Amino acid sequence: MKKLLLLLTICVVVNITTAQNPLVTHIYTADPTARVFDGKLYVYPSHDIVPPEGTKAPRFCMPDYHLFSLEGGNTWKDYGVVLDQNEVPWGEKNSYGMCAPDCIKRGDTYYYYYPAKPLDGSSFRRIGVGTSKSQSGPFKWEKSYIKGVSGIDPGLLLDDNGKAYLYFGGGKELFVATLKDNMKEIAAEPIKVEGLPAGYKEGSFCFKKDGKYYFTFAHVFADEGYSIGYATSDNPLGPFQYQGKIMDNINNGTNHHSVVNYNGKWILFYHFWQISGYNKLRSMCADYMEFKKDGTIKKV
Ligand code: FUB
Repeated sequence: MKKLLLLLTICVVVNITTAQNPLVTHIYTADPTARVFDGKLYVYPSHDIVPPEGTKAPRFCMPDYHLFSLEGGNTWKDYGVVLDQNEVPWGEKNSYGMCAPDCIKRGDTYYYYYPAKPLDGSSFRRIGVGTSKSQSGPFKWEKSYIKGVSGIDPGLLLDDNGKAYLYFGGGKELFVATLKDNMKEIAAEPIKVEGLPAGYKEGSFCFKKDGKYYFTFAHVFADEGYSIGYATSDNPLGPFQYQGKIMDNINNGTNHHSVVNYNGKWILFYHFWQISGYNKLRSMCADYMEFKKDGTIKKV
């Protein structure tokens, strides 16, 4: 009897802690950037699809962006498509390369940043921006990409003093640029994010806690594969000091993530492929994340 009770307890605990993941099941969602606007939790992910027949899709097949909000604590509302690849004013049509986006609010305006393949062939990916008075759009898309910025995975940080920073890139190095007040141009040439370990990196996401800047990133170890690492600094432009991993490799293909404080709790958003069984058709997930007393992060 005791054994049966123990087994039942374990089953209940497992159910509770996994009930929310993946967050949505009606479409595949990856690279979730979570943001809290006016107390409400929103997620801006990319969207994986099965390549349409006859399509020469890149590694991942990503045609557009949806966005989601948490309703009533347990339901995710899908607002539909906020941007389709063929609406990118400067983008190559049907390129299926809409990698990880981000959205931040400054003043009364929401700025949505996204990478896409440029029509002018000037780079693998450029980063564009759109503005709206609502977190769910419709967004007015800028006619050209942000000049001087080339790469994937825009991650934005709005500092307490009103200065905004754009982190981006995928490769051996990641970059950061201060934005002008208009949020659509860089104020100075991007610089390398210094202090990061060697190896392939992408998925820049920087947040501030207790006056410290936490720069988090997807990091590939030669012997392990994708993990999530982080580094800290007293300056948003670095140099940073590498602190270790937030998440070990969990065999999720890539490990694009974001970190948000919602209702006083820290949450790590990431993706896995538990529905499809295939790491190019991913589903966004979330788990609570905790800090130790010394400000370092406990592994999730
Ligand atoms: O989703 C496409 C790419 O895979 C993202 O841009 C990377 O961060 C990785 O998750």
